[in-house]
Order: sequence, then C-alpha cells, then structure tokens
Amino acid sequence: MMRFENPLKRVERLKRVTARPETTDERVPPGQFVTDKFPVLHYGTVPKVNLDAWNFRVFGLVEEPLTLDWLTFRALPETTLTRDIHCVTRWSKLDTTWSGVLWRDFLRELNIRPLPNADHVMFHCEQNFTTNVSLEVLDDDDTMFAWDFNDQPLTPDHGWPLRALVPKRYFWKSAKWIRGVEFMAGDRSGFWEQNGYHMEGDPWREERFGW
Ligand SMILES: Nc1nc2c(c(=O)[nH]1)N[C@H]1C(S)=C(S)[C@@H](COP(=O)(O)O)O[C@H]1N2
Ligand SMILES: [Mo]
Repeated sequence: MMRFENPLKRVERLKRVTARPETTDERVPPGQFVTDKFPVLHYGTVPKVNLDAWNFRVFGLVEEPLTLDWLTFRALPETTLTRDIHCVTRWSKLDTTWSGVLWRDFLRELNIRPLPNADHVMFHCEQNFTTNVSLEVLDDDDTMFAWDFNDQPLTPDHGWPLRALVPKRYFWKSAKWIRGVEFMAGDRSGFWEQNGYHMEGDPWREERFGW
C-alpha cells in the first residue's frame, strides 16, 4: 500500500494522521490499535533471495569478523517465543509466534566478542535497508533472528529467509531480509531513522519521530 511512497512524504503524512481511540488494555501501547491482520510494510520491492548465494556477515567492532552461510546459520539453536508487535503506523498485533536464534545464543554459539567500545549495531539487509539498535536493547531474552512465523518459514513479503525481531521496539527495527550485523561505537541512523523516525523507537514512550 505505501511501498513506493517517498519516505519523507510518508513521515509527513503519518504525522498528520489523527490519533485513533486509545485502548486501556495494558498490552497495547498509547496510540496503537489491535489488528488480527498481518500487514506487509516495507520500502521498495520484495527481494528475490537465493539461499545458495546467501550469507550473513558479522563485522565492524568485533574481535573476529565472520561470514556464515545459510546452513550454518540455520543450524544455530532454535527458540520459539510469542510476543506482541507494534508498528509505528499504529497497528499492534498480539501473540505473534516466532522461531529462530536468540540474540544471546547467536553471540554465545559463534563466540562473537564485540570490542569494548561497541555499544550499538546496524542491521544490514537486502537492497541496502538498514536499522540501528543499541546493544543494551538487544541484550534481552526475546530479541532474535527469526526464520519461522507460526511454525512456518517466513513468507517472502515478511522477510524470508531471515528477519530480526526486536519486540520491545517499533516494528521497523525488526529488519526483514537481514544479511548482516555491524557493531559500532556510538549510534548511527538507519534507513527510516534518517528519514525522520526515532533513534530508539520505544512504543511505550511513543518514540515515533525523531523531532
Ligand atoms: N528490509 C526491510 N525491513 C523492514 C522494512 C523495510 O522497508 N525493509 N520495513 C520495516 C517496517 S517500517 C515495518 S512496519 C516492518 C513490517 O513488517 P511486516 O511487513 O512483516 O509486517 O518491517 C520492517 N522491516
Ligand atoms: Mo513501519
């Protein structure tokens, strides 16, 4: 629906959207409404991904940069969890179930050691989409790289073969078609953040826009 919209125009339009009725449900952050649908939102087109050529890069401020192929990545220990997701365009979806590798398991299993000055990451995706997240936010028990939704592989439009899941942030930080993580000293804005979205994006504080 808004796939091809200029991001700057999109932000302007979203700022004009009048507030919808708020719910008192304690699971629903302010200014959000609940939907049972699973909208598809992204900038650009759905990439065609070839698993044989797919890789995942761990780079930037880490002791040993790595490149993983799909089978190696997919063999990481799997966890399934159910969380609510909150999109900055005001829909929330409750009890979504994801399987993949937890961020903490990913670091431990691959012995990824960020350098002492690393405090943020940039997620890098197909077609140059990026989004930034702090290591503090990632260091949680429900952040993951997900390959299944409701026990089925992700569909292409929801990020197949792999997406990030950062459920305590607005859903734009849950990067689809992810291909790498870059460790950084200090924060840097990703794609939507450069186009006006907030650097943190905490739905409970309504951190929608950066200005
Ligand atoms: N690679 C990539 N990931 C992305 C985006 C994008 O444009 N490209 N959009 C984000 C935004 S703004 C949202 S709301 C969610 C939407 O995820 P969904 O399509 O699975 O609902 O994906 C996020 N991840
Ligand atoms: Mo979004």
